[in-house]
Amino acid sequence: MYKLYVYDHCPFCIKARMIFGLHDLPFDLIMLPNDDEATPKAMIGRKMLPILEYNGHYMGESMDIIAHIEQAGTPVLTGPTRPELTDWIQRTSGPLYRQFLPRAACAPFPEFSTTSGRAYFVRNKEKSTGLFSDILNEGPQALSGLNTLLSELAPLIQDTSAVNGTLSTDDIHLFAHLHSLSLIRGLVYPDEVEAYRKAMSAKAGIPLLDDLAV
Ligand SMILES: N[C@@H](CCC(=O)N[C@@H](CS)C(=O)NCC(=O)O)C(=O)O
Repeated sequence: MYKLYVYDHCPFCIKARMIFGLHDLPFDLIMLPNDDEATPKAMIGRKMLPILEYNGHYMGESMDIIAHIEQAGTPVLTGPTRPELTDWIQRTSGPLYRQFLPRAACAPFPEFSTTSGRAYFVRNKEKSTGLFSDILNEGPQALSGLNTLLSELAPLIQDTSAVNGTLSTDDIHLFAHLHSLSLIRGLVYPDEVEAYRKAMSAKAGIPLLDDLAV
């Protein structure tokens, strides 16, 4: 049985989780506390998730995990990728994670169930973002750039069951972004984007975070 070690908030972990859902492959999902450095270091030599454990092996790197599962079964990510999607995903990363990280820090994720786990996350991430409280106090206009990006995404979606018509790694990267975006309350989803993120959530077996959104 495959074991996948993740943080529930982690977008790279969402990518690794997706491939199990898309293959309909059973696996054990294990959430580590955010301040547990010893467990991942013992497995892959550094404090980084996701990690896949199988047959006594440990594998880090989300896209390596995806490639491994694809090779072990009948591949499902058989479609081409499109540069427009790569470009959209890259342009969205900065504004998305600036708004996502402070919200993740307040959310009831299992990796933050201890005070020390949550404090570890805040301490580490605020080094690059600045104070989370400053970002959360920016007000609704702080989301206008993300809403513009969502409106630009709509015409790029060719099919609600696969962004380019056939599943590809674009769907992995795009859904990971949409999953993180779902923690941000007040975003406006064009119909195509709404239909796509719901369809992909069901197909991958990964709930969106709408109910936790702040
Ligand atoms: N390149 C890695 C990146 C994984 C990554 O950045 N994971 C983050 C969580 S989102 C992590 O474990 N960071 C260390 C920490 O949070 O302490 C992958 O794709 O698997």
